[in-house]
Amino acid sequence: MNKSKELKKILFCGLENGGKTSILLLLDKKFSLLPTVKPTIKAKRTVHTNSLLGISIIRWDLGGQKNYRKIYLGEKSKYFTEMQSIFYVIDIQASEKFEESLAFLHDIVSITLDSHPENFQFLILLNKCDPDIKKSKEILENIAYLETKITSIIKAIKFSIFKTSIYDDSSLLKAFSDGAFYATHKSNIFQTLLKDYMSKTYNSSTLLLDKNCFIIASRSTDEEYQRICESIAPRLTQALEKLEEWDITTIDIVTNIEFSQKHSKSHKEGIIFLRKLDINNTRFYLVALCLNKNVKNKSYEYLPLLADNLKNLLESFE
Ligand SMILES: Nc1nc2c(ncn2[C@@H]2O[C@H](COP(=O)(O)OP(=O)(O)OP(=O)(O)O)[C@@H](O)[C@H]2O)c(=O)[nH]1
Ligand SMILES: [Mg+2]
Repeated sequence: MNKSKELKKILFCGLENGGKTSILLLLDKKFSLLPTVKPTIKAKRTVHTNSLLGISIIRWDLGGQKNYRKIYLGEKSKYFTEMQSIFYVIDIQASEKFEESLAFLHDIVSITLDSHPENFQFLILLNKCDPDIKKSKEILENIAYLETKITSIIKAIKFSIFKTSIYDDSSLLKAFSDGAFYATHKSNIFQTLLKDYMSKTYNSSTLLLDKNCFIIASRSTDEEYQRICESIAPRLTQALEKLEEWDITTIDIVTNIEFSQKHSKSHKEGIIFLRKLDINNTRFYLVALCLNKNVKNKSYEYLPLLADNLKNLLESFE
């Protein structure tokens, strides 16, 4: 069996004060360090390991002050080679810095165009889209402006834009999962299991999460269903973990849902459930969106088979 770990290099870049270091601290659940975060001096490397997927990720947190940016661009063979993904962080609240940030993005895109590995991902994080202001006129205008500009800068590479905030962990868990785990060998295998589960149950969205709420695999019939599940998954796992702190054994969290008229979906009622799966001492969470009773029953009926398949898969990885 192949036990060797896949190594990935991922860059976090952008101007100073964008929130790169804070994002990394949040992903590592180092909440107590968030208030003391200082500007990063040059490049800081930290390792994030996902044992489930057999991946070690070396995250390069590139301090964004002007003098450092010059160094990175001058030594591109040191910084901008063999990276699997780039997270480019822009402070959505700092409109006075947009032009400078877009200029640095342009420089990085030019470098990346020359050489990037297969499956390379460019992820733009419009950060500081905090929950209390994300729908405000000013922020919506900033988002629209940047989306247009970014699309014209990154023409030739596949990219995705995320609206993130350190006050909304689901936004960061989603972005990081996409940039770090998407299309990895083992993630693809987990994906196949979900596909099989969905073909038996006909549910509309299924996510498989690890114990830290990173998305290991996902499948959906509709992008919107997927986003709904992704946005609530960390809250549901939190509720379950809180109950465990009270020594209450909780198997699942279920919520009945009803879509409002403005959704043009033919089915309007359903459930979303989160199910805890402890398999060979490994904690998984499954989130599923079911649009009728029959689908719900089938989704529960086939859980033991899915758990069995996960168990076999984990054992084959050993
Ligand atoms: N409101 C808000 N503030 C944030 C968010 N993320 C980071 N911050 C704040 O922004 C400031 C800068 O955060 P850092 O993480 O140091 O930014 P950085 O991009 O690492 O900066 P450099 O290391 O200088 O490149 C800190 O005061 C953070 O608390 C966010 O999502 N919302
Ligand atoms: Mg920093």
